[in-house]
Order: sequence, then structure tokens, then C-alpha cells
Amino acid sequence: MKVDVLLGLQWGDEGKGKVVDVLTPHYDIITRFQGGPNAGHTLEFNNVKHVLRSIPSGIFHEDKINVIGNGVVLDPITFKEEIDALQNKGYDLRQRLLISKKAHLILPTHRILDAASEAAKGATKIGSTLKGIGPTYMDKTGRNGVRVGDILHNFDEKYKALKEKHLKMLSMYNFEFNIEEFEKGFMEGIETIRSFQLIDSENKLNNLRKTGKKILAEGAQGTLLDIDFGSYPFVTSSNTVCAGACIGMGIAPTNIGEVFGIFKAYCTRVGSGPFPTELDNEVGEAIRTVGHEFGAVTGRTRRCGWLDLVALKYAVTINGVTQLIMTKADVLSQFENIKICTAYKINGEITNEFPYELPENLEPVYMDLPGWHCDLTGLKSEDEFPEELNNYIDFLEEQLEVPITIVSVGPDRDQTIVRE
Ligand code: 2SA
Ligand code: GDP
Ligand code: MG
Repeated sequence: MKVDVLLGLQWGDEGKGKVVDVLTPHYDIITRFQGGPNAGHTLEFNNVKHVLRSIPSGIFHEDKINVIGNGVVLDPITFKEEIDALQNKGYDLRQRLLISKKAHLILPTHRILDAASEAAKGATKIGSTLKGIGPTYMDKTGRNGVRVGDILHNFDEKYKALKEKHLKMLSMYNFEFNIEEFEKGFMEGIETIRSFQLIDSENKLNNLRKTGKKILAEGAQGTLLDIDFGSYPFVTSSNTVCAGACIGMGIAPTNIGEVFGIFKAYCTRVGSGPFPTELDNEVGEAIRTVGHEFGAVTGRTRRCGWLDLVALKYAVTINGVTQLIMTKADVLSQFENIKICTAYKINGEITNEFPYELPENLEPVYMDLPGWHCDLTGLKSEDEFPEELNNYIDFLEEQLEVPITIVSVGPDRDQTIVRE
């Protein structure tokens, strides 16, 4: 049985959590394969909203297994917070959540290093979520990291050695910090992690796959934040693209099946970095207000802009997307006309290729499509789609050469339309 992957095609927050939850009944296992608590995956059902950080979005379905894969970086503090919050809501996850021993741990000093590094960068800061993601992946590739499996062996020794190294590094920054503030919660979180099944997830996943079990891998952040293909250096520190799913779970490329690429009917970005179609005006503000575009973790204002087809085509290619999922078309109902960026003009030259860098003088070339101008949030089937929305979908399918098989028209599970 092949493993399907669902991942973001833009700068994150495309609605991955919501759609993974909707697709979960078709699968046996849901996995996360990269990123960490920088992610905020929101899902809604029965009028309750849940925001997940490190736990896969299949967790609300009782009979499913959820796996935190080896490519994830896990913060014991936020993990315990997440577990406690879900337990308080009546969800006991002990039997349905498994954690890879090879996932790396985010230490309190990783968070402090993240904050110190951002403060030192000043105006050129990445706009990180300050969750310690970059420093943890640096220690992973630098071969200094502490892994979940170490909790079962010589944890204290490894923890102390890495903490000491970090304290030396921090002495080079002029940055005040209080490690005690985090350390108590960290040690409590380690005990929470210890109470779960810690496994060699690559073996478990491949064995399940071989016995016909269906696995869905859930991406975090988005393609344009990928460490290799995103708008470097304004990116996260992991491979968010489809190839990252192979690495982050131990699944061979030949065993990947469907690749669901999810995108908003417009674009958002949170944090620093170039954003060609950004609308730093009342139109962007209107999208933000209606779309509630604020960081699910940090509450930061998300920058908003029109759909960028140049970037989207790039993302479809890099990921080998086989099915597209479009979210938040309902947010555009307010507009008479909707713009789509179909090319970039750079130094007078028109290009359709996503360039090495997105220069400041880049001018988006737009085409206008008529808006649908009606409320989509109550629609139940594609037969009810207004003609203008059908035209918008047809145009994108033609340009991207991939079918849009799911259209989401609101944050709730029920506001999801599968196209035949
Ligand atoms: P980091 O913390 O090192 O990964 O930050 C590096 C860049 O990656 C961006 N990033 C994100 N972008 C969108 N959504 C993310 N998750 C949260 C959400 C964000 C929030 O769901 O809303 O609450 O602010 C996410 N995580 C990382 C980040 O903004 C930097 O540009
Ligand atoms: P993720 O990180 O990709 O899971 O996305 P986030 O949860 O960070 O942000 C997506 C936001 O949009 C959340 O608040 C969702 O509840 C909401 N959402 C998802 N799909 C739709 C949709 O089709 N329409 C509207 N209006 N909101 C949606
Ligand atoms: Mg998010």
C-alpha cells in the first residue's frame, strides 16, 4: 500500500489541519514528518475549535493511529501542554499516539538561542515563531542533537552536554535569559513523552503499509518555506516538500501514492521575507478580517495578497502534486473582481519561472476574473457553485494541469466539498 501525502503549496496555513481531519476516515494512520510546534493546525467540528502543534490532525478519530515521525522536532514543554489540553477536553491519546525515537528534542536553550539569534539580526530577522526550530535542526545536522530515544538511555548526560554547549554559545550574544523558567516544565514534559510508546517508526510504518494499512502524511508550514526551495533565508529549517515526507518517515519515494497539494484561493505569509502579491492596503486588510488571518500559534498578523500562480506552479512541480485542494474561496466572496498573478515582471522582463530570488522591484502581472459575490459557506455540493467560482476553478486547473478535487468553503469539517 502506498503512502499519501498532504502538504501546503504556499507559505503555510492553507488549512492542512482541517482537511487532514476530513480525510482521516479514509486512512488507518496519520503521521507528521517535519517541523514542530511552530505549526498551528486548526480544525473545527461540533462548534469547537482545536489547534494542534506537534500532534497529527487525525487524533480526534478514535480508531486511528497517529505517529510523530523521525523528521519532527519535539518540544517536551509544548507537547505536554497539548496533551494536557486534549485530556482536559476528554481525549485520552495514550493508545493512539506513537512517537519516533529518532525525532529530535527541542531544549529550553534551543528556544533561547532562537530568540537571541533573532534579536541579533534586528531588522533582517527571519520572523521565526521563536520555538527553537532553527537551532534544533542545526544541532541535528551538526550531529549534536538529543533524540527522543535518548530519554530511555543516557538522557541526563546528553542533555547536560548540549546545554553546556548552548550556554557557551549564548555568552557570545548580549541577550538576557532565564533558563529555570523553562527547565522545570521541560523535565515534566520529558516524563510525559516517556509515558507514550516510543518506537522505531520507520519499521512500524513500513510494516503497517505492507499489510495494507493506509497512511496519510501531514505536512507542516508550506513549500515556499522549504529550507531548499523556499524564499531562503526567510524559510523554516526543514524540508516541507514531498521529498521531506520520505526522509521524515523512512518511506521510500517509490512508496508514495497521492500527493495532495493544498492552497488558499489567495495567499498569506507570516514572518519576514518577500511576498510578490502582498496587498499592504485596504484590500489586504479586508481579506485578513474576513479570513481571520492571524497566526494560530503566535497570534501574529498574517500578511495577505492575491493568488500567485507562478509560485503555485513551482510548488506543484517540486512536490509532484496529483490532486489539488483549494480552501477559503468563501473569503473572496466580498470582491467584485478577483486578481490572479500569472507572471512576474523583473527589470522589464516578463517571466513565468519562480526565480532564484524575489527582488524588491518585482512587479506581479495580474489578470482579473469576475468574483462570485455570494456566500459560499452553506454550500453542500459542487452543483451549487456559482458560475464565477466554476470559472475560477477551471482556469486554475487548466493552468496547473492538476484537478482540484476538494474545495473548502469554511473552517468546519462539514464545510468541505468533494468534486466528482
Ligand atoms: P520557524 O519558527 O523557525 O519555523 O520560522 C521560520 C519561518 O517559518 C514561518 N513559519 C510559519 N508560517 C506560517 N504558519 C506557521 N505556523 C503558525 C500558524 C505561525 C504563527 O499556524 O499560524 O502562529 O505565527 C509557521 N511556522 C513557521 C515563520 O513565520 C518564519 O517566517
Ligand atoms: P494549517 O496550518 O495549514 O493547518 O492552517 P491554520 O490552521 O494555521 O490556518 C487556517 C485557518 O483557516 C484556520 O483558522 C482554519 O480554521 C481556517 N480555515 C480552513 N479552511 C477554511 C475555509 O475553507 N474557509 C475559511 N473561512 N476558513 C478556513
Ligand atoms: Mg498553521
